[in-house]
Amino acid sequence: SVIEASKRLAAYTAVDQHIKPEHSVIGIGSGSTVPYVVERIVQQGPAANRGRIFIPTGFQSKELIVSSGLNLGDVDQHATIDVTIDGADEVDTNLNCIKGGGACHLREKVLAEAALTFVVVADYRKNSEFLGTNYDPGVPVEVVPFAYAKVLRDLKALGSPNAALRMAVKKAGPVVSDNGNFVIDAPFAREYILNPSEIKLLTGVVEVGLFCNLAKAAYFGNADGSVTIKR
Ligand code: DER
Repeated sequence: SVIEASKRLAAYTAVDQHIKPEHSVIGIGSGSTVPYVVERIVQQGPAANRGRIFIPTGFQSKELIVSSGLNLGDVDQHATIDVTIDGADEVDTNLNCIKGGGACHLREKVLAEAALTFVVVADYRKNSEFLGTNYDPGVPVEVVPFAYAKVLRDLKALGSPNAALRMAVKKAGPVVSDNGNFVIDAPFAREYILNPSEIKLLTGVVEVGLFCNLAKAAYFGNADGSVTIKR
């Protein structure tokens, strides 16, 4: 499909630009775009990847690394990572991202902050001027289950009356993250959305799916086969 082709284009371009022979510790994000990142890294060949280790951002990311035959690394051994490449749900003109559509944003943000270079790859649907323009569900907020009702109340009071617990599709009950927590999706008005600190300070909140001042570059594949790069 056009969207899959644009994901592949973004991923290939970013890998070609940012994964250099000297890079040995690489963070791999989560979602449906990062498989193309791994596909391109594998194409660099066994010699290039023999001395490298790859750090996952969750169960899906770990499975992707292992099934691709790449060396799986442990985040405990690498407080600093050369490059982390990940997807996003929306990216604004200042490279601020909404992330967490896949409920993986806690470990994603850890590896984004651990990386010397953090790069985002996405299809054209994620390329916005402001956050909240095209990604409607709102800001993903990972919460400890014990606190979810209290945090839901707090988020509504903060300006997100439609905040809601993310319910699973193929499982009865809520989505449970790789960390055993729940996720609340909290849509905010545009002018508010870039002030994550108030959300982060709510007792029971584990992590907020707003990645501000983290990405060095964002690559978007376009339907016409071109690539848009935000730096
Ligand atoms: O949860 C996340 O932040 C993931 O990176 C994800 O939302 C990216 O989505 P994708 O499937 O469009 O790559």
